[in-house]
Amino acid sequence: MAIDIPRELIDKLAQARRVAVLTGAGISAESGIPTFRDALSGLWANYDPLKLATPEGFVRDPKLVWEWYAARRTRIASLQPNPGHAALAALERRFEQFTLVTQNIDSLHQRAGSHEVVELHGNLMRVKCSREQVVVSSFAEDESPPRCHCGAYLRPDVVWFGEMLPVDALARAEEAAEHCEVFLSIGTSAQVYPAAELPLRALSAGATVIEINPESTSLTRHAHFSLHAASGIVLPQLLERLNAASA
Ligand code: BJW
Repeated sequence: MAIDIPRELIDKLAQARRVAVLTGAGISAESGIPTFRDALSGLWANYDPLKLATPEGFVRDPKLVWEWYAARRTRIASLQPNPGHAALAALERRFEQFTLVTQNIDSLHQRAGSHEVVELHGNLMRVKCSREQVVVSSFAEDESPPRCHCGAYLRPDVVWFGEMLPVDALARAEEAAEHCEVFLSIGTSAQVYPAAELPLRALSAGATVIEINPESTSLTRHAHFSLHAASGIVLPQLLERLNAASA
């Protein structure tokens, strides 16, 4: 399916030296990973985020939370990056400064070849001590949840509701948003803060904001360009048009 990508959008990207990208669950949807807020298939339509994605939920039922994340880890490890991830990895090489910020915890950008990925919400493949907050590389696989040497439970190294984002990652993301010439918001409902503020920061700083999402979001009316289609379809075509423009 050919997507109508405006010439002005390609020109803006072709002229840009500093580009920032924010991705959300939508970019991994075509790899087979469910998003969070889809009314039917979204994780939060089928599971209670308060029970599974808050520190209070983990204290209440650590086994339930550990096993839910362990099952997602196993499933995600068996899935592959899609053409959207691959196109972003190729885009990275085109710009003087390219900052890829993701809310995703699935490592698919890295597996597609992106080198510098700023992870705002942690990474499902890592595990940390729930007391010391230190990442742990080995643990007893047969315990649920396993314990740290200090006696506390281990937990996935992801950011739950009500928790602070990693300070360095958020600072890098904010810096990139405020200094880019073009900002792409891809596959996110723009409902979760502080990530949702990043495109607005970019807009305030004068950047051209491009949204790629099959659905409208709260960002759509602010964005300079909105491409309403799947990122695995749009991004490879965007890359091709950009290559043709600079050939
Ligand atoms: C496609 C597609 C295709 C489909 N191609 N697109 C200010 C105001 C109000 C509230 C707050 C605020 N500041 C902080 C808060 C509280 C809270 C928050 O934002 N709540 C809102 C829900 C209102 N934020 C926090 O608690 C954050 N911490 C924090 O701010 O600390 C300081 C603080 C604390 C408390 C009070 C005040 C300050 C932490 C947020 C952590 C989010 N964690 C999760 C779970 C991670 C682990 C796990 O995976 O289990 O992160 S929740 C979940 O949402 C996950 C995602 O990263 C995040 C964002 O979701 P995303 O990626 O946008 O997915 P969806 O499903 O929402 O959207 C997918 C989109 O893709 C859709 O639009 C589709 O159309 C599209 N799509 N197919 C392209 N093929």
